[in-house]
Amino acid sequence: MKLQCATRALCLAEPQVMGILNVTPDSFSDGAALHRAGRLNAEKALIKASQMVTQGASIIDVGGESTRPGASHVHVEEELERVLPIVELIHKNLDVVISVDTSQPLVMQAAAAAGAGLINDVRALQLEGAMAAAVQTQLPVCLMHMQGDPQSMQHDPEYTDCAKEVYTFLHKRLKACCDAGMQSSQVLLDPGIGFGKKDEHNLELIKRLQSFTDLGAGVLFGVSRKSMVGRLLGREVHERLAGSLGFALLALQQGAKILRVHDVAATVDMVRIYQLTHAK
Ligand code: 7PJ
Repeated sequence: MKLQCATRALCLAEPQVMGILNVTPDSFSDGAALHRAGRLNAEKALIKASQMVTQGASIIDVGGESTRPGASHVHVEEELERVLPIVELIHKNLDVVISVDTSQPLVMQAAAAAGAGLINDVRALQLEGAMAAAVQTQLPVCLMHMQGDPQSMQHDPEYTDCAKEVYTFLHKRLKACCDAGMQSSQVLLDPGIGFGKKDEHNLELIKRLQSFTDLGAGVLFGVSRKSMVGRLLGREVHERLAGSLGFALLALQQGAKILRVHDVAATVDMVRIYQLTHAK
């Protein structure tokens, strides 16, 4: 199983670690530290990316739109200004697949031209023009499930059968990608932990993650430092590593191929232990 990310191939026979690089000024966990006087410090972002690569990340996920619960809307021009210089800088300086966390067709195309190798869309290519733009880039895509939008998604989300509804949604979006000309081997699927879900929904999705691997596309999983970990354990953002690693291991055991995380070094250690005990 190989994901062809522009000039770089990612082997999904082994779990891959995607390091998160938030370039939003309001990010809850690390983006704010990358800004000085409201302006992104590109050098700092490159240093952070470079550290994550050294620690074993094979993908860096660059995001310029905050999608945390209640986050406000970002104009596409501003998203471009945040994301493009960082994509260019990483592309010039580091040997790594760059993923762009965006739902905007213009950002997809510009980032691809600047060296991005993967499109990560929390709206699963549902914005107008997003599917066509993604197809045009010829890059692999990650389709994520979200109920509602970031502004209101945590206002009492409801499901009859959460795992089934998320499965059906991802199946439909995967089919839409295939109908638009993509290969299913170049699509990743993500249940979207914390995106319009209560803790009970998140826990159900994690327990039933294996079922998503039936869809025939690689599964990407992101729980790193999320508020659910905080609520379940009573932990602040910077105290959520152990809980995040616990969930990530459960995801690996159920066939997840890519882990999207803040703490790359610790996650890579955990992945090594997983691999040593799951020799092929
Ligand atoms: C996710 C994401 C996720 C994918 C964010 C955060 C919020 N993309 N972008 N999956 N989360 N594919 O990191 O807490 O879980 S932003």
